[in-house]
Amino acid sequence: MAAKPKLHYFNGRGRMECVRWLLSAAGVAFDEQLYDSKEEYEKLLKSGDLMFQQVPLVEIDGLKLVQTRAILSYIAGKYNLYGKDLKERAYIDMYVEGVCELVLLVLLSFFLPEDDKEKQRCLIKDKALHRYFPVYNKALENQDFLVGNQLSMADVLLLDAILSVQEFHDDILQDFPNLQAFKERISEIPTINKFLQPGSQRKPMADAVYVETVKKLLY
Ligand SMILES: N[C@@H](CCC(=O)N[C@@H](CS)C(=O)NCC(=O)O)C(=O)O
Repeated sequence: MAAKPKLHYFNGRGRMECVRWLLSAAGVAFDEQLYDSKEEYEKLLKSGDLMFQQVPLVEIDGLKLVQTRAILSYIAGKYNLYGKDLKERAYIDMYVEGVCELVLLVLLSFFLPEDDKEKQRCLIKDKALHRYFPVYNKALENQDFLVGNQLSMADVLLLDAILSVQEFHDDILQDFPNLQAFKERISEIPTINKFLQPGSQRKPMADAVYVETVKKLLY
């Protein structure tokens, strides 16, 4: 039996959460090394495994993968979540870039000074309402999935983005009926539903302890 993928990151969502989502949606069990001590993190930095001295790092199939998008593409390709041809992949990539941009705004918000947090939350709302969600809502007008009538990484990561934005703005889907239906439908896929249950490897929203730990390790 092949070894489980091993994820190296901090004990929180950050840039690794999309990888956790994707593996879980594919039904792939994974191990995690979660760093919270400077000594352990220094050891990782010195190991030479981090090509650019950055996490996420994922060990899979004998590879040590870094760069979130490269990690996602590898997993999506391996588990048939990356469309059936180059054209579908191009669409999946575009949709994924969009959700990653939106989720990055959310991730960064936790690391801002208190005074800037509210401004960032307004920006997230504005971008979700006027830039990103209209695109996905339209794409889902007459189909259940974003691309090629089958589940892809774009669908999985869109659900992550919707749920992340809803943690700040509960009513954000009010004017996006297709996204509301999409959210309910995709959440019922058994592997995804399992990931959404308490006790899964899904991480909670960042709190002050997480933010301080990451700052201590990185700076
Ligand atoms: N382009 C990289 C960015 C990775 C990144 O910035 N990781 C942060 C932690 S979330 C990090 O390791 N920062 C340390 C540094 O850049 O020195 C990716 O998408 O994986």
